[in-house]
Amino acid sequence: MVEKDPRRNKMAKKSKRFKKKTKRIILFSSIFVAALIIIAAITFLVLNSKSESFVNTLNGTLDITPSSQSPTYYSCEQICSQNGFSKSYNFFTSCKAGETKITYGYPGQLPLFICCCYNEATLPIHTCTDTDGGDNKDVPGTVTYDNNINNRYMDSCFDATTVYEYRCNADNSWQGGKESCDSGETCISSRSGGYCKAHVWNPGDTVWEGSGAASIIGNSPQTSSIDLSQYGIGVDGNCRLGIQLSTAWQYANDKCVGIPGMQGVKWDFYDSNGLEYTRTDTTPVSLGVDLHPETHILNWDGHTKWIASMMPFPFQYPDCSITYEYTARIYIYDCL
Ligand SMILES: [Ca+2]
Ligand SMILES: [Ca+2]
Repeated sequence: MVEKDPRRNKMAKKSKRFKKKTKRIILFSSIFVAALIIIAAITFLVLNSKSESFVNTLNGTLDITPSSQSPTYYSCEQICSQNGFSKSYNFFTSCKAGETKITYGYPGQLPLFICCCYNEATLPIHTCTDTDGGDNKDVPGTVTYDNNINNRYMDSCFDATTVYEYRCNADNSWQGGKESCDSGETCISSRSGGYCKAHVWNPGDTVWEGSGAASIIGNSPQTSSIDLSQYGIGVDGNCRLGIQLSTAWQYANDKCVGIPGMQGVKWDFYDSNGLEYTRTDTTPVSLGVDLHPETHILNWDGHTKWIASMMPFPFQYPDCSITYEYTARIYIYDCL
């Protein structure tokens, strides 16, 4: 029988304890290192997700790297200014032409700011040119806006004595409006546009011509008035006027015939001085008259309209209807 060596036995026990202790240290160290790695990874991810997250999604010129996890800018003024724009406002529905839209915020989240940024100097500059030099009703002209043939506006005649004149404004916008020609002038239409010009009249020229036809029951006069100033007739010219009147009328039903005294019609013509010509037809008749300076001094004072009038005479009999028609021509009788 071999006795066990007590020394060897003691050493073996010691070695066993050492191994156990080492294993425990390695285990705790591993756990500690793993924990450190996990914490570092989480920290890295968190920091990384915040840094460089301020992006400009539309402009492409914004390059902001915040130094902290908080936003660097707190207004569109700051955001635009940082990107070289002197003017800014908060985006509402759209930015205007020539402006830059900048969206500021974290990806995947609602933007912190949406801004419209611009510089006054970079806004579109408009141009306006006017061939007649501005507000000039005596010269035909054309306004061109932004040098665009689709934005051309030519002066035109609004009526016989009114020109529609275009001009540029000081801020290079344009406008147009009606302007009356001076007394004795008419608006002339030309290929270059409408303009006012003193009219040269010759004997025989028609100043105004009109006609009408109607059916009436009633005692009210049927009148038409003529403002000669609308046709460029001044008061200080060297020509004299005449007027040719042609009239015709007829009974429109059988209620007018056979009445004692018969249904008649009265024709009146007023110049600026008042009643100048009157005639009563007791029976239907077609008649033309020529009123001219040899027989009538026709007056035009520059504003009191000439009036031609027709009315039943002596009055309208019950239910008697009348049809009538007329033509009138005002013309230049002679010139000195
Ligand atoms: Ca003009
Ligand atoms: Ca003009």
